[in-house]
Amino acid sequence: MRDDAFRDLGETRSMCCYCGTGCGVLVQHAGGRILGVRGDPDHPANHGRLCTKGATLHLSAHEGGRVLRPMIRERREHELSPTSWEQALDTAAERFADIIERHGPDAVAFYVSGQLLTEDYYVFNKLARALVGTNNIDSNSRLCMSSAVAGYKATLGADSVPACYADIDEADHLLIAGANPAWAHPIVFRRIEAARERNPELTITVVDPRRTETASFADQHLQIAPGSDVLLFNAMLHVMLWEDLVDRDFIREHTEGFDALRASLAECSPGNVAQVCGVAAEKIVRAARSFGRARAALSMWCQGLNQSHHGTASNAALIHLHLATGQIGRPGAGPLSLTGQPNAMGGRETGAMASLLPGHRDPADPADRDEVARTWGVPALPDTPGLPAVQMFEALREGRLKAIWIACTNPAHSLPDQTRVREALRAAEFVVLQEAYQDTETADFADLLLPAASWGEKEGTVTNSERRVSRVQAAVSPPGEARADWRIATDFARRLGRRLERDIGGFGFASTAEIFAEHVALTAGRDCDMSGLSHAVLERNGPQQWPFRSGARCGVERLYADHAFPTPSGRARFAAVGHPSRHALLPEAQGARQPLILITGRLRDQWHGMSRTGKLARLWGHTPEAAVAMSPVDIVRRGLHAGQLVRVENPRGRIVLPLTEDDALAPGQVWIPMHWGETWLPGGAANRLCASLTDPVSHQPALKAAAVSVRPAGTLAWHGAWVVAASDERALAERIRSLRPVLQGIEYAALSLSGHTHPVLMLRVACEKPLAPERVSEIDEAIELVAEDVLGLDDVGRGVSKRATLVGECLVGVRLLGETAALPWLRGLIVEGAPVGPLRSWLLAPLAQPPGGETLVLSGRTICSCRNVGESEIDALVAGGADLPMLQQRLGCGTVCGSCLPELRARVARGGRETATV
Ligand SMILES: Nc1nc2c(c(=O)[nH]1)N[C@H]1C(S)=C(S)[C@@H](COP(=O)(O)OP(=O)(O)OC[C@H]3O[C@@H](n4cnc5c(=O)[nH]c(N)nc54)[C@H](O)[C@@H]3O)O[C@H]1N2
Ligand SMILES: Nc1nc2c(c(=O)[nH]1)N[C@H]1C(S)=C(S)[C@@H](COP(=O)(O)OP(=O)(O)OC[C@H]3O[C@@H](n4cnc5c(=O)[nH]c(N)nc54)[C@H](O)[C@@H]3O)O[C@H]1N2
Ligand code: SF4
Ligand SMILES: [Mo]
Repeated sequence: MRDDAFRDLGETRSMCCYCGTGCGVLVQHAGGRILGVRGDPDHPANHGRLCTKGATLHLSAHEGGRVLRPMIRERREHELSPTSWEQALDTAAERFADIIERHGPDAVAFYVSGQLLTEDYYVFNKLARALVGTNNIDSNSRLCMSSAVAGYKATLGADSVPACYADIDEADHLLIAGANPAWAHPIVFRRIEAARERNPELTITVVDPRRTETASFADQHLQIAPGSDVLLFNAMLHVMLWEDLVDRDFIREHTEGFDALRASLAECSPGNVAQVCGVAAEKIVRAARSFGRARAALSMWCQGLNQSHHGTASNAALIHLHLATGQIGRPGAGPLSLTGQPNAMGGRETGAMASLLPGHRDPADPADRDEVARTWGVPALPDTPGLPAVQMFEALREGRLKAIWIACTNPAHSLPDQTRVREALRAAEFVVLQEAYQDTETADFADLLLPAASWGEKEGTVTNSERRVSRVQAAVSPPGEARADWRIATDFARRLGRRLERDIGGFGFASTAEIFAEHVALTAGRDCDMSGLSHAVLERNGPQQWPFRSGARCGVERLYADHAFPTPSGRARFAAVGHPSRHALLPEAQGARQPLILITGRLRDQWHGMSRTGKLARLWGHTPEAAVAMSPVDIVRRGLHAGQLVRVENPRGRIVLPLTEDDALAPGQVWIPMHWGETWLPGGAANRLCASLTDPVSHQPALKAAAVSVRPAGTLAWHGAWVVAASDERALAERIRSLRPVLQGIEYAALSLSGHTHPVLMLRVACEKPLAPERVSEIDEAIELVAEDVLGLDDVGRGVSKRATLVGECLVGVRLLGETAALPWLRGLIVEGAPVGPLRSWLLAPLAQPPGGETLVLSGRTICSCRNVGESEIDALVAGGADLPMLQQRLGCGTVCGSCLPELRARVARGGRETATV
């Protein structure tokens, strides 16, 4: 970057748009372009720190791959083509009005996102409920936090997270269940590391079927059988009762329902549940004692509990431990659910979900509906229950719903049972998608694609896991014709109002500050009261926790200090949610045909469908390729071997992936990260396999466990690969997009990136027979395999065809068909970008190693993505006796964001052996 680009460098205070930790950032920009990002030293959630994803936000802030203009599809078989905003919004209003007039308001639906800002959420909710008159508005938070909402309401009476991050420093016991904050909430994890550093008395128990980095850090890891958490927590409670570790005064004074629960605990002795839970009775006893004897016990959890068909019961059973021991409302004590998305909490506060209304109100309660209707100036709000996400797509598939408006989420990747979801999107009469990026899987189904402003370009507010509201500021203008989400929603609402002759007003907001003011007014007197907040207050005084009542000087750090709970009796409840029968722990039975449990979840450096992180080569280093992981025991038992292609299958679908070995998994389980959608795996991705069974109370789908089989994909005997250097990430987006149609129908096709500053794109395919020459040329063209100098080799008889393309002395691309042994080192050469020298004559040879050129082979996985340090460099030093400070000093790894610290520690502890945590 030339110096003059920094001349008028400005810094704008904003927020990281990834996880619910809610880290403050300072966006550095000049000349209308974002140039850098650093952690906001004044933000109380992160005190200046950022993880791998937050620290690379600026690198993804460019026009490459963005939707720049509204796009319309005239007919389903046509491509999307550009149109004007005027035309796009008129079309949308006309189609929605027509469907509403013909079929009623419940024939349309809005499917929004925990990544919208509070102001966006607010106007969508008002649009659906007040203007259209339907409760069919739901959010991807249904897949994420709805079991936590239901669990809190069932026990504490309201959906308010009682504890806060400061409690991490005050606790002397941490129970982390079904969460891997080392990867999914890294800055929360940095706080846990720091707390343990300061307080050696702090003990940590982790409950997870996999030995994650979080589990490796714990004092005790309960490697639980998937789905058996309720039994485990009940067994812990059983021990606490038996050993008199409960707080009888607290139970008597501040709770109700304990006797009924106690009666049901009889059968949950540690001995009784040990086998089902897969955890030795002594370990359960130890976990119960650690929690029950703690001066202050804090619990954290996330999708391992929430994404289950009994997620509400799992949440309640965990909160019961706090109620039975009085571990709530004191410093260091309480339940602290980790929120997934940056503003899932804002969605809950604005009530933009089928089962909620603004200010944590209830759409089933006539008084609650009346209060909101009065504020919105309409006679009444609809009383027909709205459809939660999974049911919404089912209704679309069955034709009960005709049109859907999707904003800031990618359901053709993230919902379970993708075959049906795609049928639903195809069956819809009209699909609107409001997106920042062009190439998401859902865009294939959009009749109208509306360009949304994204991170760094939009402003409003968000609320993080600890109820802290922060102001998000825009640093630059959106690219092309992209617009802020709230503005798109209000522009549409005004047009729709006119068409429906229901112009109710209320959508004339001139700014997000006005929207926020209306929103906070609706929270007055509620548990989430933030009537004392405004954009101006947040700008002046910084981020604030709610409740923050009108006239208050500050918010409330920790709830329920007075032990008064928002239930009719004022007592917290031991909820009668029961526990699932031993036979119903999982959403579906395993059997001879599908003997394995598929667990899905997150990687350290990727974000969901990867529309942003997937385009940054350096974020691929930690997990370079999509794969399905299995325990070494199962691999041997099944006669498989790491590296081979396997079919992962059940009656819902079949996908093909390479197999990797992972001793962090117990036998009987396989693991596929949720991130790679059909953009990266055009032959089919994990959510083809996940079941859409939902929890009866929270309606959250059981995304964490599906029954599958894994068998060799031996018939896919013909392999091919392309590797090309892309000049930059912008050029990449275009290639990835144009590849999608030409890869249709190939059973195994996988795209991935490598490189640190210069991205290198790789495509691998496997088929039963060699690809037809026309298909090969189409792929060559889409992937842009062109150069000044091309070396070629064709052996038609063996189905072998190879190309190596060079610019000057540097290899910039290869295509290897029918024979791919040299792929790793050729890819290494392209990533290095160095002159090929004497290797030129070997570029097309079937050699697994370059002659005399070992140094050119890539150094394995990247552990530290900030300093680009690979596992082989680290292990070499560790083998020579290096400890963590020495690694940091010699290689620089683990000195910037700290996301790799757990892995560095593990490698030092194991003397450099592969930790296989992927
Ligand atoms: N890097 C990264 N961070 C993210 C995200 C991301 O995409 N990438 N997404 C954000 C979002 S929206 C969310 S919701 C959070 C999710 O954050 P987490 O829930 O922490 O992440 P997951 O990997 O989905 O699941 C956590 C763990 O649940 C375990 N698990 C599976 N089944 C069970 C079970 O039956 N019982 C128990 N006790 N554990 C089980 C899995 O093995 C896994 O290790 O992450 C947020 N942060
Ligand atoms: N198998 C399996 N499936 C899962 C999960 C799992 O653990 N396992 N986890 C589930 C969970 S917890 C979650 S939260 C979901 C997440 O699933 P999704 O919501 O589908 O995930 P994202 O890829 O984050 O989608 C957000 C989209 O918004 C776009 N976008 C970014 N910024 C903006 C903006 O400002 N405005 C607009 N309009 N668009 C923008 C992005 O390009 C992206 O495509 O996945 C769920 N699905
Ligand atoms: S922990 Fe990482 S992803 Fe989450 S908000 Fe902070 S910087 Fe962003
Ligand atoms: Mo989530």
